[in-house]
Amino acid sequence: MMELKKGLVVRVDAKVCHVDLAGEVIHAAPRGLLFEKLEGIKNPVAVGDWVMVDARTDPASLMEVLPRKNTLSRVASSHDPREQVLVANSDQVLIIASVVKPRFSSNRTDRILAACEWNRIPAVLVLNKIDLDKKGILEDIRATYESVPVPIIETCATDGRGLDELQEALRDKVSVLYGPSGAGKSTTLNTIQPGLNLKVGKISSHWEQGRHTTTFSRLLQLDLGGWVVDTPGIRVFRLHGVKKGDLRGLFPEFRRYQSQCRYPDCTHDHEPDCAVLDALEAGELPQSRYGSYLEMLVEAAPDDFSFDDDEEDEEFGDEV
Ligand SMILES: Nc1nc2c(ncn2[C@@H]2O[C@H](COP(=O)(O)OP(=O)(O)OP(=O)(O)O)[C@@H](O)[C@H]2O)c(=O)[nH]1
Ligand SMILES: [Mg+2]
Ligand SMILES: [Zn+2]
Repeated sequence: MMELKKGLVVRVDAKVCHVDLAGEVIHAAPRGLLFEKLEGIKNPVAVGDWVMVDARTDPASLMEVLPRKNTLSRVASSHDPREQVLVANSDQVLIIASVVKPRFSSNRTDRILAACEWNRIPAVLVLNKIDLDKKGILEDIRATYESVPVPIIETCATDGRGLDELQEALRDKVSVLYGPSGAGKSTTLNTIQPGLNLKVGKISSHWEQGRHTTTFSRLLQLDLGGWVVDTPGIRVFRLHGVKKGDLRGLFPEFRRYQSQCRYPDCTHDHEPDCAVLDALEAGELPQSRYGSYLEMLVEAAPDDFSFDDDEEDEEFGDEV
C-alpha cells in the first residue's frame, strides 16, 4: 500500500508543484500519467488544487488531482486553443483595476466578469488608486458596474482607504486577485499583511502600464483567515468553451431585457425589435459593456460547434 498525503497546491512551476502538506510546503513532480488524459486541457494541475502526494520519493510525486469544485480557465493563447486552468477551487474572484495608471479597461473587466458568470464564481470589483482619480472616472465606472450589478470596493492601497472592507471580503475565503499589471494587487496584499513581502513594481511613466512584476500565481495564507491567489497581470483573457449563444447569458443586465426582444434567441447584434439595442439607444445600458459583448461574440465558437466531441475524443492528439 502506498502512503499518500493530501495537500494543497500553492504554486505551479514548469516541472514541480509546491504543495502545502498541513503547513509544510514540499516540491512534488506530477507523474506522467496526469499528462496523458488531458482531454483538451493544457495543465493537469493548477494553483488551488487538492492533490494526493507520495512523499517518500525525492522529489515527491504528485499522484492524483482530487475533484474540483470549480475552475477559472481561459483559452491558453492565440496559438493554443486548449483550456488553461488558472486557479481551481476558488470561492470568489476579486477583480482589481486601477482607476488610472494603468487606465481602467472595461473590455478586460467585462471579459473576466463573463468568465466568472460562466464558471459560477462570485466576483467583486475592487477599484484601486482612488487617490489618483481627478476627473470623475471613478464615478463613471461605478455607475456602469452598479447596473450589472457587481459589488464594488473602492481602495487606495498606499494610504489604506477601503482596505478594511476588502479584508472583510477576503476573510475565510479562497480568493483570486485578478487584474492588469500595475493595478496594485501585490501592494494591496502587502498593506493588508506586511509579512508577505511581495515584490511590487513601478509603473512605466511612458506607457502608464505595469511591468509584470509578479510572474507566477501563488496561493498565500492570510493571517485574518482564508487564502488569496496573487496572480500575474494577465494580458489577454479569452473565455474557453463558450458558444455565441451562451454569451448573452453572461451579461446579467442584458438578460433582464431578453424576454422583450422579438426573437427569444436574439443575439442583440442585428435582429429587429431588439430590446437591448433599444435600451442602449435610450441610455439605459452602458455602451462599454455592449462593446465588450460584441467583441466576445465575434471570438466565441459557433452554436453548432461541439467542444465535447473534441474533448472527449481519447485521441486528442489530432486537435482541430
Ligand atoms: N497612487 C497609488 N499608487 C498605487 C496604489 N496601489 C499601488 N500603487 C502603485 O502601483 C505600482 C504597481 O503596484 P503592484 O502592486 O506591483 O501592481 P501589481 O498589480 O501587483 O502588478 P503585477 O505584479 O505586475 O501584475 C506600485 O508602484 C505601487 O506603489 C494606490 O492605491 N495609489
Ligand atoms: Mg504583483
Ligand atoms: Zn435582443
